[in-house]
Amino acid sequence: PFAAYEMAPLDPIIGLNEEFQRDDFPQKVIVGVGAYRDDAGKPYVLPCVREAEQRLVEQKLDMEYSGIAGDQKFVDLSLKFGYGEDSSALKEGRIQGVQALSGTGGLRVFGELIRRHGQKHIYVPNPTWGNHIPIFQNSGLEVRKYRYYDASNSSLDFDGMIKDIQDIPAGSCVLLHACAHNPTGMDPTLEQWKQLSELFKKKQLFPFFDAAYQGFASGDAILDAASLRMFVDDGHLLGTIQSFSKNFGLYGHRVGTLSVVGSNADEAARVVSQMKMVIRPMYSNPPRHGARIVSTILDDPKLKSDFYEQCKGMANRINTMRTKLRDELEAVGSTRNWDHIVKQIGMFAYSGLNKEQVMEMRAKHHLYCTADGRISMAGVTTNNVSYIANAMHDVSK
Ligand code: PLP
Ligand code: TYF
Repeated sequence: PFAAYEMAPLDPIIGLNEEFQRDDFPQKVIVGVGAYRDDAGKPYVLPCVREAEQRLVEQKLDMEYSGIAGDQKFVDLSLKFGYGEDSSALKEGRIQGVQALSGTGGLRVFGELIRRHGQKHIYVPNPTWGNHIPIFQNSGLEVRKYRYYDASNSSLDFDGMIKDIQDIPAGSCVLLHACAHNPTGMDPTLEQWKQLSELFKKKQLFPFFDAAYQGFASGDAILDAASLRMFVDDGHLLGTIQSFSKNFGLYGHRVGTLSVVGSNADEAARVVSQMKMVIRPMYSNPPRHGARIVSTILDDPKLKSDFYEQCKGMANRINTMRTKLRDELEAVGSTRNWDHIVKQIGMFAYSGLNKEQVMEMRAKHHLYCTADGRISMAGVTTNNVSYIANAMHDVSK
């Protein structure tokens, strides 16, 4: 039955790891997948996560199936983390959700859900996280793009964004990155978010927030939720996917929450019941362990404050590396302006290097970043920063 199967291409982001493995150059460097590394280039498990795990082991919990919607305590704590402890919409029961298979799984369920309930397309920023497009296409939606980034001066194209959003048909679902836009690292300012909120109201658009980096933008997880909280305060009915991969460093545990803000508690409950209809035949129920880790942390004042501090530590290390990388580029004699590396926020530097330059870096310097010139700043360390700067300068002078 398999004779006609062709070998599929490597994934444009995750496939880099395979190519990197095959490269035996001793100084090879990978700054591809967005996964945090410590300054020694090693994966980092947050100490608060280790401590929560220890407590969980001691409790000798059972390993029964979760419900279709997952761990309710985790979902409640996650919604408070995203929407705010004092959110009135949350207190009114208008915000409800399910545990999701991290960001990716939640996006897929959401795509399926809105398609079943009448949406034909979804609007995403151009550019956006590469996987958004196949996720929504596989949900049966047509993916359309709105302008987001001005490559000519490495900044947000806010005017273009407003113009394109103005033309979106009423009722359409529009994806917004809550903070630390992937791949560009450029977010609207709070004033611009306010303008967007007003425009979404006027045009009767349906906002959907992808919150994959809460805590990674400013280093303060509360500040990073400002866009989402503003939209909720402004009375929007919306959807949100929260991922705990990056901020809690729980990548492989697949922890997330998919939620909606409805006009009342009954409406939100009806939407959640429909999410469960999507989930049951898709994967039945989500894994337990990672959700227990997050809820142990968010339910304990000491672990929670440790989390805020450790998350800030990751964001700070990245910011230090942004400055170092820009300074090293200047030190090796680059005459190009690299200020955007310092200005951008979150995990990535959208370097402005084109595909040819990226391929040249790969061939000549064994330096691996994605074809769009996106560099995962989380993989830049004190030891490799000058090597990276040299390679970037060499292909761009
Ligand atoms: N959304 C965005 C914008 C992302 O950058 C990512 C991961 O890089 C995700 C969602 C999904 O990640 P995960 O499935 O690990 O939560
Ligand atoms: O680096 C990125 O943009 C992501 C990272 O299951 C990622 O693609 C890797 C694996 C995964 C989800 C996200």
